[in-house]
Amino acid sequence: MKLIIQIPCFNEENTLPITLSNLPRSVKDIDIIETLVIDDGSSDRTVEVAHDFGVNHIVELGHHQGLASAFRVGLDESLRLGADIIVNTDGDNQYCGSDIESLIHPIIYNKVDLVVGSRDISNIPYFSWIKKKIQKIGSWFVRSIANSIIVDTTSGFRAYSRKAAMQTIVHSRFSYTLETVIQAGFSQLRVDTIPVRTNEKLRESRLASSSWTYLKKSIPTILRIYTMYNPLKVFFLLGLISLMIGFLLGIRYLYFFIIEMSNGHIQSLILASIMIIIGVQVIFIGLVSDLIAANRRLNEEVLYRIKKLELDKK
Ligand SMILES: Nc1nc2c(ncn2[C@@H]2O[C@H](COP(=O)(O)OP(=O)(O)O)[C@@H](O)[C@H]2O)c(=O)[nH]1
Ligand SMILES: [Mg+2]
Repeated sequence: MKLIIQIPCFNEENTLPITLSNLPRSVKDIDIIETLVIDDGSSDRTVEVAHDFGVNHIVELGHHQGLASAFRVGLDESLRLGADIIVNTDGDNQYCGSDIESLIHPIIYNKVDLVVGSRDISNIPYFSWIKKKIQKIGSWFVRSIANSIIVDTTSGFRAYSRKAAMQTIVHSRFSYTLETVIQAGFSQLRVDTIPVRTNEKLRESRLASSSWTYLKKSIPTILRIYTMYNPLKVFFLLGLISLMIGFLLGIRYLYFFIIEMSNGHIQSLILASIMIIIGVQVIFIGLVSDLIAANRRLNEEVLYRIKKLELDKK
């Protein structure tokens, strides 16, 4: 069995050596362990450092494309290199390399397809109070909408089986973590989550300058991906809100018309009609989106089969 540990990097010359030195050299039931660094147009010596420290494979994106793109390229490259299991970890040594063994254990024995390492968020000393709250509430929200069991939805420490990696599709550019958790929740993949340890902080987050920036960039991703997988629910709810407003305004008009024998309030009647028309149309858009989503599921299945044909070992 071949394990590839991939590390998406953006200017990690200082911390990459520490991350690499903490990776396991051998793991029970794994025959080959290789490392893959995806360099996202770093302006420092990340690539040279990766070479010097014996990284097996280096992919240079050439120009800065964002973490999600680097992650996606990493999965594709790992599949091409024949990985049976792919572990993703961060280049700032946030996660403990020695936890990789327990992370991949359920995949080796074909119990699950995706394992996400869950950090003990409450006890990470360098996470501010607000960051802990946002992480916890955000994870709870994502878990609820995607019907997922993954505790720490923003964790980048995860292991994919070959099958799970082939089925993972990343649309965003900013971060892949939430998107892939939502996607996994709507797929047939078997998912598990295990507690993992974290190391001391070596530098500030490169991904987002503050929790608010992270939130601002993540909310549209969550809404977009959820709508992609469950359009009928979203559009039906929006349509229903519009219909309800329309009906309430209509009832108000009828009240004045019948009870108070007043011919006024014609504006309410116009607005009620508009809201009802919009509501019905939005629900129809939901139905059409649902058909498109069904088509997209078929496309995903076709893509998976093509990847399998192209990449699977003979
Ligand atoms: N490819 C790529 N990787 C990034 C980018 N920003 C951060 N990373 C990598 O993603 C991982 C996590 O980044 P980090 O700044 O530690 O984020 P945080 O600790 O999760 O807030 C590290 O391996 C970084 O090198 C980026 O813009 N592009
Ligand atoms: Mg970090």
